[in-house]
Amino acid sequence: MQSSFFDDIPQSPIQLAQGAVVLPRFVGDAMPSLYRALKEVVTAAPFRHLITPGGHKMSVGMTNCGSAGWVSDASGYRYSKQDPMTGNQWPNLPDCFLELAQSAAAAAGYAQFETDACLINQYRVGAKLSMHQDRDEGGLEQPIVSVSLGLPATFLFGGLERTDPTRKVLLEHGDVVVWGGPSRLCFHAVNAIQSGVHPDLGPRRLNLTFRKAV
Ligand code: MD3
Ligand code: FE
Repeated sequence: MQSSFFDDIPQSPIQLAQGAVVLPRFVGDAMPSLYRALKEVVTAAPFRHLITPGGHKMSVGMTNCGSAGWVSDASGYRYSKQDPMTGNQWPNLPDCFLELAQSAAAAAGYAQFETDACLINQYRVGAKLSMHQDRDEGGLEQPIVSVSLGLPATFLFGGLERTDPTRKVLLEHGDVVVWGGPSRLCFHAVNAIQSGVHPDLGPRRLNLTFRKAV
């Protein structure tokens, strides 16, 4: 994937559905501070491949920051105040993460965004996320803010039933998506990441999702 000079200029919001807005290249000049904070978080709480309740190892590597983090094991999916790998609290939500998430939510029409959990997904080439809803959060009245970094992904955005038709959305480096209201419980998936090398992040995609877990 060839990068070019104009790739990081924010563009106008695109409404995907009721309550769901794509903010192309919204990260903009906040990128360097985001990288620095990300490095600190993943040093304290490294990516790991969680096991689903069905016994499958997820292809996406995951970690969290904030006062709660999303975890999965044989007993189910839930939010936990501790990193199960260390028993420690998750790293604090960096200020620059919170500022980015709140300004994106505001740009998408959600003025008072509250978040206490940031799930960080790492996709190597071939990793994918199958069709699911995000409904483990206590704060379903709050939207989710998603930040995509590194290699592009084809995102599938469906409806309120697993079998509803889906729309394909290409999510690229620096794109932010906010979805709430009538779209908050829509099914969605991420297709397997195609091989490539991002100039800053190498052969991977990262996705940060900000949620109100508790
Ligand atoms: C849902 N992450 O961690 S967020 C997840 O790219 C997760 O890693 C994905 O799904 C990822 O639970 C996708 C992006 C997203 C964008 C638009 C949506 C999810 C959406 C619109 C409606 C519903
Ligand atoms: Fe999801």
